[in-house]
Amino acid sequence: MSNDSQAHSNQHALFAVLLGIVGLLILLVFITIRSQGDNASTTSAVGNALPTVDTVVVGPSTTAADITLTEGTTTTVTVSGNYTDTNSCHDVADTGHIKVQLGRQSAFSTGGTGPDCGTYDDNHCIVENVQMASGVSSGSTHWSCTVSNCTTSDDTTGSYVCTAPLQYYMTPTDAASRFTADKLKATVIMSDAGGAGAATGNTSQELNTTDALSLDATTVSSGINYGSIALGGTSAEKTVVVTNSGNSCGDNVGVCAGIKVQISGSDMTGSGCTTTIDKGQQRWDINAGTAWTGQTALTGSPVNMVMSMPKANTSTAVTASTYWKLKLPTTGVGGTCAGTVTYSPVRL
Ligand SMILES: [Ca+2]
Ligand SMILES: [Ca+2]
Ligand SMILES: [Ca+2]
Repeated sequence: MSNDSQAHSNQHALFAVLLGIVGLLILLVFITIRSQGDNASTTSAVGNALPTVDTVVVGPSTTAADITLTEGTTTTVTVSGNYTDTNSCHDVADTGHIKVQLGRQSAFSTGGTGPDCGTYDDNHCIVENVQMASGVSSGSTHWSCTVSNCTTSDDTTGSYVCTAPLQYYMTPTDAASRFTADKLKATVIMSDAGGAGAATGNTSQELNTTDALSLDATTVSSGINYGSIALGGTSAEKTVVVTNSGNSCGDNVGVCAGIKVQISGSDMTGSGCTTTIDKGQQRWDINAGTAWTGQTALTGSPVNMVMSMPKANTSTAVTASTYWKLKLPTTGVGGTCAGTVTYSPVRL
């Protein structure tokens, strides 16, 4: 073989190797492109859609209605409705959050039009971002939530029901309140692993005013028991503690007015009472230790005990005391005599 033909043969071999490498490169590029195409397609399929809250209903139950509080204790409020997550309703029900906020409208952000009422305050902002786990709230403090109608993994719609206890002193929004122009506002925001969706609100309901007072437990169970007194004698002082157990909050020059308390009563009499004791023999004062002669005589028509008793703003009750004494006439009375004393809350 000549040197020339040896060179040609080497060139052919090199060319074949190069072709092979080029072919391999093309193949690799081709595979790479195919691979990128597959990845792009997969990413698109699992793109997250944030949950949307379709409806918000406020009431004592899942039926829309104004809220009337129970004096001296808590009352359950329900915020409920439907939601959609186009990936799956389980995005919220199983691992997401339901943020519920409820309070008087003007306490909300952006002059009452925004979604947030701020930090928790049982006067006007019942707020919590509730963690959900398998359709039930997990570890929540204020709101308890459940999700229903969220079935198969590809179900996109669910129903939620959230409840919270409202304190008896929560600020009202009805016509008797200084927040007449407000409504009871609720907003619901749901979030999944991708973040929070938009807020949906409701301002259809009112929080009503409850004018109420309560007396201490001993007085409720036993009355004002003066005990046994000699003719012409004066009883020991008996204390009655009055609590504002409502949420009355009328407008008193731009502040929340409460109630005033009035006292009235009847003569003491009864089947075992030989002579009626005039009601005026019972006297009261708001200061302990006042002499009977300096106290206010009980009358049949109401007399103001305290002119203003604000509603509570915290779990500490707002109270006032009355101190009672009974002086018996010097003659004519025997047996057991009983009457009635009435404490009335009057809206300011
Ligand atoms: Ca989602
Ligand atoms: Ca469903
Ligand atoms: Ca109103």
